[in-house]
Amino acid sequence: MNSLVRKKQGFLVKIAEYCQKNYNCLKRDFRLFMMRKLARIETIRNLITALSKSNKNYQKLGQDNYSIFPDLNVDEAAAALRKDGYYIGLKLPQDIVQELREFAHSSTCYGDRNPEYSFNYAQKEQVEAKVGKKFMLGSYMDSTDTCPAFQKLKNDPGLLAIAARYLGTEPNCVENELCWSFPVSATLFEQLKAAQVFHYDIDDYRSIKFFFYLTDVDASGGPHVCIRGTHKNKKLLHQVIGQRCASIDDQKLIDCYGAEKVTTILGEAGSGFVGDTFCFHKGTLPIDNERLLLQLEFAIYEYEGVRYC
Ligand SMILES: O=C(O)CCC(=O)C(=O)O
Ligand SMILES: [Fe+2]
Repeated sequence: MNSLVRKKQGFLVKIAEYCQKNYNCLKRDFRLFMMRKLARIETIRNLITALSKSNKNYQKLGQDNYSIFPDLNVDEAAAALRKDGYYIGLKLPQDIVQELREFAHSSTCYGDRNPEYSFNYAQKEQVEAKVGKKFMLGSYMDSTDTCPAFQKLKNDPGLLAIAARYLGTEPNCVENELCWSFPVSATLFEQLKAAQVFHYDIDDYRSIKFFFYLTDVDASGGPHVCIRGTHKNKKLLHQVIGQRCASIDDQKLIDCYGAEKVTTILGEAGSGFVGDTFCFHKGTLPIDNERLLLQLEFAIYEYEGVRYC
């Protein structure tokens, strides 16, 4: 088959996949479908955020109630989020880190988020041998909600205060994931599926994610990387194509926004940071050590099936 025909076929497959994805999304939740189309354009996103239910009382939410982050500076975090799209400098108490790690070691985890590949952390290699492949990821899917340490974090007045201040209203915890990244060899396509190439997430008109490392993460331990400031003033093309920006070569995005904006976040177990999901970011493939990461996402609105389409 000549290469032109192959290219044409590849293009048609992509179009078909795109239409199917849109149709699935439309079927699940019309509001989600519309948001995914509109929120990618910054002016529309800002307009809808400004018009959406502002709750000034909630924005003033402080840390009067007990927060597990005693030295949290909510104003500083919100200001950094507004300017850079990221705030780095959260620290989880060691007992919470320990509890989450114990949960990870004693609960069922799913290889590459596939419900058919369930295993307990200690049996990972046996399961990999049985299914004949190494897992890139090990996710605890919805079971994280049953972990008391996670519940403490999800309801922490300090984290809620940052979310409320940045979102301008009462925050909804819309997604969470406790997930291992394992050092394996992977294709670019597999890395794209595992959020290990630069991308941004359109999960609402405004949304933020808290990330906490539960293992020590050095340069070879799969650190999270962001391109600071790209939650605003993205190139028009990058707004229009939305989440398909993930298909753009990482280096092209770095050249476009500036290497000086790229921040690789290293830290010991317990280190945390928070980012606007519209900022370009990625995880990286661990080279030596596996990484355990907890993500908690807050948004203005909730949608049916935001994780699946
Ligand atoms: O693994 C990471 O550090 C980033 C994950 C991420 O960006 C995502 O799940 O959307
Ligand atoms: Fe992401």
